[in-house]
Amino acid sequence: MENLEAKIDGASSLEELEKVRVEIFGKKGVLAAEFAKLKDVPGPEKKAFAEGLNKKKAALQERFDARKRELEALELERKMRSEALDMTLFSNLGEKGALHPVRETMDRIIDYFVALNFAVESGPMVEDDFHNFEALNLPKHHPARDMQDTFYFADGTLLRTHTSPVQIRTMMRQKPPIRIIAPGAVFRRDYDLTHTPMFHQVEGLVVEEGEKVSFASLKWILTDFLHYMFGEVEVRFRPSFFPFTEPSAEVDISCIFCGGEGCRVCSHTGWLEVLGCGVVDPNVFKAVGYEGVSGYAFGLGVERFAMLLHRIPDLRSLFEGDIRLLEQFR
Ligand code: 2U9
Repeated sequence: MENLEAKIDGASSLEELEKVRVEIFGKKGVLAAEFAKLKDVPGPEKKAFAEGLNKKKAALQERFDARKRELEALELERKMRSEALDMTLFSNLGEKGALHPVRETMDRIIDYFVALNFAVESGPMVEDDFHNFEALNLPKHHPARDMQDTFYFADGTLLRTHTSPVQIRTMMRQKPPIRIIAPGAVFRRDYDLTHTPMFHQVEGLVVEEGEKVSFASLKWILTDFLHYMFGEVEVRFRPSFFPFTEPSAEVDISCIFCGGEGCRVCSHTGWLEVLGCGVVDPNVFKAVGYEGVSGYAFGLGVERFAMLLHRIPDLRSLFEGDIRLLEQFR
């Protein structure tokens, strides 16, 4: 019966403590042996003997439980330490990834407009005739509908041919002022050196009550945007036509490859076309139930920007997933 406390305290692991438990509290343990002596104790002393033994047993049990809690805590601590990860540890294992050039270009475009307080909106890629065409001043049988070869589903819905339906949906949901960009994938039946059936656009729309915005506001923001994207370039606005804007313009920058001298990329014109824009046509506002407002809009193809910024000659290479192309953008 001596040194049982010391044995408990001396156990340095849960396994050792378990051995001690069997030795003390087990069926053939020290305590069982002591209790067995009870039958030989003379009658009058039995009660005191039993009481003493029970007290001793309770004290040992308490000591045992305390040591067990201690060892469990230590074990947990040791386990946590062995499994700990150093998140600050530098690793040069493995290859570094990179954003796809289209994503990176789109992010850069979005950053510019977000800094000028534009909200970023999105919408469905499967659209209906109203949001993709009708509301944008492209009524049925309008010749401009032939300009965009559309993927139609059997039920008459379609893959959006531009992100403009996002602006239509936003206007029908909100009142002016509207100040948004709509980045996203669009779909057209086209496939060659400069066209893929899926590509990305960023379109912008600003609408204000009254006559607050004009072609001048549009001209300022797009010129500033193109300087942000391409640095010190000349910017020129050329009259053009879009069904959803009037007046409309296409925007060119001086060729970033030859500085305007004329080269193969700019077809020896010295200019690269990068944007379309205009003052929103009154028929578009009519379609969404707006009155007494003014607005401007613009649109651009993200792949075209990525190709110019990274000098990528064939648009299709952006979508082939060839690791050798992607590795150049790390
Ligand atoms: C609403 C009203 C007007 C968006 C516009 C263009 C001009 C344009 C092309 C650039 C290259 C498409 O990716 S591309 O092929 N876009 O030239 N987009 S104005 O005008 C809108 C949009 C929505 C409600």
